[in-house]
Amino acid sequence: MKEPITISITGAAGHIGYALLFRIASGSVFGADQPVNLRLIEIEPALPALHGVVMELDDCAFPLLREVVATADLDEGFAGANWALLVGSVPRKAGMERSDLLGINGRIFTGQGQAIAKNAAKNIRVLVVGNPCNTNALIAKNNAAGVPSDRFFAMTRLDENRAKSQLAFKAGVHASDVTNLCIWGNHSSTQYPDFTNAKINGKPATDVISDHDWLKGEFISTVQQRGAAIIKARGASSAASAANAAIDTVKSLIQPTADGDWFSVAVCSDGSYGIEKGLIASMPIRTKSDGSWEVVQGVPVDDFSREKIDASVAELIEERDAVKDLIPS
Ligand code: NAX
Repeated sequence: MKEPITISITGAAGHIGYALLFRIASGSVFGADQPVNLRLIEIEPALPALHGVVMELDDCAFPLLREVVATADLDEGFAGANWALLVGSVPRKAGMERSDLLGINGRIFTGQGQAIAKNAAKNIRVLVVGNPCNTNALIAKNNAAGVPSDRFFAMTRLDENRAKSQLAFKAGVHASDVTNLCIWGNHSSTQYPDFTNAKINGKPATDVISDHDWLKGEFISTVQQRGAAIIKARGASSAASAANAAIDTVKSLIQPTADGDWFSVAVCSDGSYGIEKGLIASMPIRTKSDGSWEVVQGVPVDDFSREKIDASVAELIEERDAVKDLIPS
């Protein structure tokens, strides 16, 4: 049996946490032969609820689950972490703007970045789910002195999965027939789900779907507004689908990507595709057989795509400038 790995999860008593923990503990993320330790981090008032979740984990008697720690102490919570899934933050409620979230949540990620740098394992990888996730990841990265910037990710996989489903519905195929779908930019309503390079059963989506007005209009806006539509319908933000996307992201980052394909996750830009260096922006990524990742180069960006990508990157720059006090120079 392998040595256990340690996964730290913030916001573990929240809705996404509840949909995430049991799948990690069951082995469906890191593998059926990989024991896991869970370090569950919450704010003090949520600790009683978190203890209830821990009781439920106990009651599952998961064969792969080793130690479970529930804490509000960041040093204890990130001790020895190989993965940190930063889910905890205040979710967007109906009518709340992302700018409101920036101020409320940004501060959480300075302390978490510092605690990760101080306590986590050398091979730590950090996936930020809590919104505004790109800018929260930027804050965490810039406060985690000594942790390489290629270890920080922000989640745009839910957007990718949503976009794949929308294209599949339109084309009358299964979502798994859709590949090469990249979400560019920010996880927000400016994100650009790139249909121009998407493929359906290996053919360009633009050949399979002849209604290009739909692709340029309703498709993009449906994906961009899906989170808000779910809040309107459920009265709460996406939870199970978000947890599922976090799992998809981790799996994509630990398993080699299929030849010719890519997946979406926001990473620290190296300047590829004209995206300002240092921003945490979503782009096409593939995982190599040695476990490292790279930005897929040479993906065509036409004028339509360029304009959309630039608009989302401009928003990321605005967000970064709004939190510059939280980013040490
Ligand atoms: P919940 O309100 O159900 O849970 C959030 C949990 O975080 C709560 O239990 C709260 O006590 C905890 N928390 C708050 N501050 C904390 C801190 N400083 N340290 C540790 N824990 C803390 O929200 P939930 O539905 O689980 O959503 C969590 C986050 O995911 C929200 O920011 C939400 O906006 C974001 N989402 C991100 C998505 C993405 O694609 N990147 C999609 C889904 C979701 O909207």
